[in-house]
Amino acid sequence: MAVEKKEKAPKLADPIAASYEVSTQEMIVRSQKLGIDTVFDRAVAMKPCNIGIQGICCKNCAMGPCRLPLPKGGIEGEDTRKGLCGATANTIAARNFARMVAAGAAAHSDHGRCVAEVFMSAAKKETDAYKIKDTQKLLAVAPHLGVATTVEEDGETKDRDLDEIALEVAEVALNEWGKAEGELLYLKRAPQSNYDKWVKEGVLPRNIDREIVEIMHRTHMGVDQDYKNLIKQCTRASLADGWGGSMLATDLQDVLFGTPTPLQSEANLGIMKEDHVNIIVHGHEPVLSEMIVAVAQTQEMIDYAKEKGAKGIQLGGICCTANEILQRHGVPPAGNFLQQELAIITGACDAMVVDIQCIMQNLANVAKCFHTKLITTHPIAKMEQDNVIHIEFNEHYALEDATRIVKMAIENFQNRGTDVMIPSYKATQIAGFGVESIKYHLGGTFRGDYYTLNDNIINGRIRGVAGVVGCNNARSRHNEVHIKVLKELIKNDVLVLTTGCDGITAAIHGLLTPEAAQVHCGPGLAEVCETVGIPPILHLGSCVDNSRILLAATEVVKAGGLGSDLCDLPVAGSAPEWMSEKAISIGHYFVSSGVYTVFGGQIPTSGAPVFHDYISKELESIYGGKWDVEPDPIKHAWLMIDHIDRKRKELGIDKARERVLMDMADRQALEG
Ligand code: SF4
Ligand code: MSK
Repeated sequence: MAVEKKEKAPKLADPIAASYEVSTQEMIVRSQKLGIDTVFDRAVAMKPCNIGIQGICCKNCAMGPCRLPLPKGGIEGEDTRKGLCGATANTIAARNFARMVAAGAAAHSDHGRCVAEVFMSAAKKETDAYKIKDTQKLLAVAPHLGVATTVEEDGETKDRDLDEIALEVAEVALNEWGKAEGELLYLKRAPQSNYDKWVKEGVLPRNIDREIVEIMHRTHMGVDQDYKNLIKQCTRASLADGWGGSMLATDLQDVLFGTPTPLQSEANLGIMKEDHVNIIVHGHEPVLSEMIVAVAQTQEMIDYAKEKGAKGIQLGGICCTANEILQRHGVPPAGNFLQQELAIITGACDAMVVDIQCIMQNLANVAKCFHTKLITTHPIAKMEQDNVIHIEFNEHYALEDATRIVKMAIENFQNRGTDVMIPSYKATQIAGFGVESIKYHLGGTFRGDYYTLNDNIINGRIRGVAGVVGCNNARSRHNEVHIKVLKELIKNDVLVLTTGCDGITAAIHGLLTPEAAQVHCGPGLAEVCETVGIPPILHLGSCVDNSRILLAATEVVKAGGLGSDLCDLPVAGSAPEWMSEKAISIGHYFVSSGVYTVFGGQIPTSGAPVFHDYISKELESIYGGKWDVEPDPIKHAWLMIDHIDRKRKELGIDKARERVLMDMADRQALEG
């Protein structure tokens, strides 16, 4: 008699264990009731590969994959592990690490290239959709690219024509990706001491593309077999990202779409509205989403939405496209990386428009269960599922493309089912900070500079500055590490600069308001935030906008009193829940720029202890920065605070801090 095989019920995530955030928990419950799997369930069902996590699996040729697990009890004596070709654990881990840097730098930089190409079209006036919006920023950026903003005529200095400047900026900028000679022009924006170190080490990136290509060459079977030499190339490629592709993306986006200034908005799934057409944009490149924002706000489209039975159009974002349109238009993010499927599971997402990076392919499977139109827009990022619509972005027809998409969403409103559930949670946030606005807020109109920030660091009200950035990772509880690290830092008077999904997370948990300072900060930071009316965590934008953090730190060096190199500053970096290869590139350019940088979870180096020690100890003696890893959020924050305190001591300002704290206590005693 045939025995019927019982289907095993799939393992499902425990919503409370999976996320620290209530609307996410609610939506996980809903997805499970509807029988739709999400990343949270898949993370429970599929365990990660232990050898891959340690970075010691090589599949760079067809004699492999060669796996070099650490012997039980660790390595005693000589490490004799090797692949078929003889590659050591250090070589394999370093090659894998380098390929992550290459992929991350490529992603940021190719984004930058696309923006530069649109910028060129705008400069040539080939498109009506894009125009130079921020001429001040154009004039500020031009000299860094060697483009003159004035001309000498008849013995007089005259302003150059703006169109001419824009065209030359576009040409020089685009050339940075592939020029045959020289070095990246923006490297000179770094403090002289950092630049000199890069010269001494021979790691100045020559052009952006070349450094990425060279990583792929060096990590091919049988090429570079010295982990120190491989890391050198990682430094070149990552600097080409942070001080190249990413910085150009930020600058050119600011010139085209406007430099962000602080504005109020909201965040979380609760920004979606049941009686509105909900359009969610997701990914990284703002070139099309800028047009969608413009089109969705036209009276014509609002009237059309009303005609179709909706009260209006609600735009929202996920990931860094969200951050881009948040910082320039106040469009609220509907969620961070791990919430992307959940936005569709509300049943109220009429269109999700995706561009590049961090887009889960399972969105297509989730969209199939609802009426949601899932629209890919980028020629390099399509999906195989047949329910996905591809409307390819073209800068020459950008407004037409955006109109088509917005209309499609509006027409889809009437196809919604009745089973809609939008969580009620959302929080207010102030976002849109940047190098320029920090200058203004902490320096004042007449003293628009970083002196005041430096003064507050020197007198100890602000203990130090942290750059906390990056993704969520389904291998750790959604948002928990971010929030605990952030709260511990601000509780101890560390001002935080944030970007990417960390920024969205901080907003969702209510940390991006000036009022949050009184609740969560130590007395010194609370006093500064209250005086100038800023949140204790300043949202600086998207992943490419980590370049804003580099430049803000450079301004601190320039303002004086805190050393001459980025590594002298009481500053630390963090990516508490990282998952993307881009995070490794960011981490490495932070480190190579002198910043002590702590990652949460794990980094794929633990299987090669000598290589791991090299990047987490020895690199400090070369660049002043180094890697560290700590999954526990409180220990993670304290590694950063201890580093900040060490730097304060080296600068001789540790005493100032003690005095300020006594002053505060005295004042509180007096007030009491
Ligand atoms: Fe194995 Fe060497 Fe081939 Fe890597 S390159 S898969 S270590 S033989
Ligand atoms: S989107 S790279 S999950 S931060 Fe920039 Fe978020 Fe990380 Fe993508």
